[in-house]
Amino acid sequence: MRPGPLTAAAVAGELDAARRRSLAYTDLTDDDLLRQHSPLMSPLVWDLAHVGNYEEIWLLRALTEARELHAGLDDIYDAFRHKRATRTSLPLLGPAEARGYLRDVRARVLDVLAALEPDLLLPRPGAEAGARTGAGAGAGAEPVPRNRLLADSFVYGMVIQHEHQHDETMLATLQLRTGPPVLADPADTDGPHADGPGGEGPDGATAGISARAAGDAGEVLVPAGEFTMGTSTEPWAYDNERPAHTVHLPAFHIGRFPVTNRAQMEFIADGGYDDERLWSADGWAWRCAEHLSAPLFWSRDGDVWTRQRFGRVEPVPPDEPVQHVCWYEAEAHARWAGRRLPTEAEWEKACAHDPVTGRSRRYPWGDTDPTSELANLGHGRARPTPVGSRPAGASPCGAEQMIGDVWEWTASGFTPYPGFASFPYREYSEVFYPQGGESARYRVLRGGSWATHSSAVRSTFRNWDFPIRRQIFAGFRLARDAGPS
Ligand code: AVJ
Ligand code: FE
Repeated sequence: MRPGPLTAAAVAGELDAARRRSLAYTDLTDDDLLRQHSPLMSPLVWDLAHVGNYEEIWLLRALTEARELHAGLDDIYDAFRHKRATRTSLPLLGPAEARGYLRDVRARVLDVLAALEPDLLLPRPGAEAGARTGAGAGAGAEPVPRNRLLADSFVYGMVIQHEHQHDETMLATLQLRTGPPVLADPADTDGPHADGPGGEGPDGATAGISARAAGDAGEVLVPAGEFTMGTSTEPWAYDNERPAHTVHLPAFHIGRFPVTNRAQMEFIADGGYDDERLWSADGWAWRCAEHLSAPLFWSRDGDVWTRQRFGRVEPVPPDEPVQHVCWYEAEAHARWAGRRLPTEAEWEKACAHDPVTGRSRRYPWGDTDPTSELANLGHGRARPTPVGSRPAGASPCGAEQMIGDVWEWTASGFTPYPGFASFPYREYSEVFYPQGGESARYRVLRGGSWATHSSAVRSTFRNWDFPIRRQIFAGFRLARDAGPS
């Protein structure tokens, strides 16, 4: 799907695709939906009703005169008000009630769409009136102008992305779940997930890059100079990606690929987890407290490393990008390799900057929509693909698999760009920035994973999490200064 003004039919189609995905991931027993599989995650039934509540808030109440459907839901499903670990103790809608609520909201949204006069969802005359609503919009929150919400179909893009983001969160919950598998492995079936662009990409057995090529030889140079970071024109960019601003960077090298499982096994074999000198003070304290010795979900079976993936145990594939490492592990690995993590600006420049035009691209390969040849996104398969399997998706500097496969930890904290303004609500980004002089609590991740829908990733997209988190589908890429030329 191309971000930007959509027809009502296209909005309905994309909403339906996201919903089919959410329903597929929650096609489980009531116990599986109500259970807290991990204190890190919500019960799945919370995510399910939360996406419906978000849709009610933004596509019904913000755009029309509709009143809330059920009193109390805004509070229960406000992610900012209730931490994940506490959500099972809320008076949640049960699984059947949640599905009914989603159907009710969706039916009303489709009625609103059907009633629209023009084919394109452009701002309409008379729609300037504000909507005093919004996720977490407390008393006193500024009304959000409807024309701004509707411009380029932004609010529809936001709700579509939001549901897909929660679908990825649900997958992380399902990966943490113990017991016999409940999720069909898309790579074991005939086709890709219905909503993904993926499917059988040019990967698997045909991965063309040897382990060695992915090591030292596998880095590319990004010459010194300015580039445009962030965006002021990307139609569905979140507020934290805005505004576009010029950044000058000295020359640097960055990995052509994300770091592989093979490299992580070498790090382990070389005693990387036991060498305090490789770790930051905070990282070492965390490593000791948690006895970190390998990525999450890895086990040792004699001489071979295995991993648990959605309830199945399999040998760790050496050529896949490593995932389920925290920022501290990534940092220690980089130090071991004589490298460092790229800053967020370096990552984005390597991903998007076209030195010929001087412009930044929506995706590494250009502005065309992702396909399975270009990127492993959208749960076309339930794992990253080997490095070297997406050469067509290379960026101008030659970096590959920047988009898809694994989220990539960067060295940077999550902070606002110069000129940042919250839109359309503070709780998407602003409340996660450092407050009142504190230092950043979250680290930025870039590029999306195999589980990320194409609508919810682009060169400018910013994700963030605590440096200790490992349940997300995150790996990393190495970088180093290029020195004076
Ligand atoms: C961007 C992944 C950190 O899950 O907290 C979902 C995305 N924001 N609903 C999160 C999000 C609101 C967000 N992350
Ligand atoms: Fe949310």
